[in-house]
Amino acid sequence: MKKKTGLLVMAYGTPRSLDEVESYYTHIRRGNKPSEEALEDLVSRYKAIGGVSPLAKITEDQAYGLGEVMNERHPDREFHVYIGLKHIDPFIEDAVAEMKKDGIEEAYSIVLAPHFSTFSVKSYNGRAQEESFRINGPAIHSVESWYDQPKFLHYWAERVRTLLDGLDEEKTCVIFSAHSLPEKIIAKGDPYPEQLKETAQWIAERANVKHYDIGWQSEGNTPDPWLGPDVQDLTKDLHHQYGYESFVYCPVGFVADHLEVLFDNDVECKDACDSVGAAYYRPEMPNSQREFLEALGDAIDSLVEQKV
Ligand code: FEC
Repeated sequence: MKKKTGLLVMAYGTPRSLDEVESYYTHIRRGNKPSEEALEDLVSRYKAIGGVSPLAKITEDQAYGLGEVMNERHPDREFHVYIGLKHIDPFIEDAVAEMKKDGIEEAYSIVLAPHFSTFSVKSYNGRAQEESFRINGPAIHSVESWYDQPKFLHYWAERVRTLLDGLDEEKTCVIFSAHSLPEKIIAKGDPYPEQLKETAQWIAERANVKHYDIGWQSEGNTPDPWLGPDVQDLTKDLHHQYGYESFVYCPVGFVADHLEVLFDNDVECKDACDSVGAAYYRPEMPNSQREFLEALGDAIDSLVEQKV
């Protein structure tokens, strides 16, 4: 008999309509309602990318696609997919409760973000474990980070190389980025910045990139300092310092087309490029492409295999 196994896929979540933006934003702000001005600013960014973010659908495609990969690889198991979101329903806790209701005793979990940080992956995994403990739910084996998965690196390297083949590489800079976080995480020994550095180096090596740099994007609106340099400032500085005429943006801290990419890269970084007369390029995001799902499958299998 096949072993019934939970596959908990956790992701950030996005409002399904403009009506849900306020409650979503309030949840991100840990229960504090945003000001009218901040809310309007966020709504205007969603409007600029077409009204809603494609993230909800992409997260589903990624989760169910990963379920297929796992079921193909493990004929002895029957993986059941559960989606648990950080800032909107179904929340992570809802997914854990659902697994318990379905009689799942063992589950594997993965966060759809490659780099480990106390602010991101640790909080997702912590919420899943705490809820399971609270309701005496399934044992959950959690992937901590998967930024070093060879198929993930290969995915980006191939796309970067394809773009570079059509450009003058001497005059082009590749900018790798992830979501900025408050600088105080560094003092606490968070591996997040180091993991982004390694990702950039490994992709650059595989794609034989001549010029690259690392930046941070999508910084929050709070008084404390955030990790920098910001990708837009970096673009202008690199142009002025080295005269680059083209920039290739690789937001490798994200895995889908969503607001932080479709607006912060495709609108704001493009504006920064326009302002210095440089050309803007961005490879397609992994979304639910097979090679990417295989990379996630490999990350989970490293836990499944340890247990055999
Ligand atoms: O709807 C969409 O398409 C976009 C979804 C979205 C993703 C995402 C990923 C990350 N965030 C991370 C950290 C922070 C911190 C703050 C913060 C704020 C926002 C706001 C929106 C938002 N984030 Fe997000 N993030 C997405 C959306 N994020 C909207 C609120 C408005 C704004 O600041 O733009 C600041 C919170 C605070 O105020 O204290 C910190 C990290 C990731 C990548 C890892 C992950 O996916 O979990 C880290 C997608």
